[in-house]
Amino acid sequence: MNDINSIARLLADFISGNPLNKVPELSDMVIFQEPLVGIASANDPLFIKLKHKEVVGPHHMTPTEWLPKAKTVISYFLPFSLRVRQSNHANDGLPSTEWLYGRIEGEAFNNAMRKFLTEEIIKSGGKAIAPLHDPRYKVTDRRSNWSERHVAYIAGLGTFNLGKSFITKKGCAGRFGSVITDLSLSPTVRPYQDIYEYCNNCGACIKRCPVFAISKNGKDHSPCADFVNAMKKKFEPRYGCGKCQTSVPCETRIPS
Ligand code: B12
Repeated sequence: MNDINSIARLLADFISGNPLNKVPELSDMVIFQEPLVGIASANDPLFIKLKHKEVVGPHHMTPTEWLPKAKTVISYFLPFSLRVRQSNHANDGLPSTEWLYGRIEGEAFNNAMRKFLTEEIIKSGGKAIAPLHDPRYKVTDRRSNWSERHVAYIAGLGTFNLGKSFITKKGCAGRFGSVITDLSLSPTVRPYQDIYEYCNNCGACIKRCPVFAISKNGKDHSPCADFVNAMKKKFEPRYGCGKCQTSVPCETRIPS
């Protein structure tokens, strides 16, 4: 486990045929495709920048605050399968059943992947933690102390868009995870300069949002959060929306 390719292979083997990546209630629907992997140096100065109030906030912890002697952060993106994505194309203002399972059962799979990667690193003699599994992890006023998308940005996986989704070369419809380790791995070179570089400002996500949370000036998280909470009441124990990440040019790729 000494370079990005060996990590990518390990995660690809983990997902391949994994029963947790299937939903028996939906005729064994596959949730995710193979992940994309990016590597950041734990000492990248951008981790300090995340503490600025206009970025995430002072409570956002650096890799070495999570794990003393941390050297590397491994970030990955799990793209949703065709079935999860296409089912959510309807313009009915409601998340599809498949998307709801992708949010809940999908995050359970993501948790299994975080745990697997952590354990494999420990088995190989390194130290590792997944911040989302650490008792110190918390979300305050919709701002977490470990933001998976900001970490993915530092690890070279992509940039934000107008609707504040995160676009990778496999698009934005999917979920992110990360693990911090004391193993030394070469960081991925970021092929971008600006935090919105992969967004072409087409505005398709503006029209997709059921509660008009997105405008040409950006996104207001409040109506989005209220809507996601309303979906929780309606579809308990599942919830979600994802309309801004489906049926848009950045669903599965960097838009031209
Ligand atoms: C709280 C939360 C929410 C809140 C707030 C959303 C948000 N975007 O922050 C609510 C309830 C609204 C929400 C909604 C949804 N969520 Co949510 N949510 C989170 C959570 C738990 C924390 C997010 C956080 O800390 N935000 C911090 C704030 C500061 O982020 P921000 O405002 O977008 O940041 C801006 C500034 O930082 C600015 N900026 C200014 N200066 C600088 C400088 C630098 C260097 C950088 C990098 C940025 C920057 O750029 C950013 C974009 O404008 C994460 C999981 C995690 N721990 O990461 C998931 C997460 C963001 N959610 C996710 C998803 C999928 C959703 C939903 C689609 C619901 C669903 N599952 O069906 C919707 C819509 C997502 C969207 N477009 O915003 C995914 C994102 C996938 C993606 N491709 O982007 C995540 C990462 C979960 C995961 N594990 O994959 N979510």
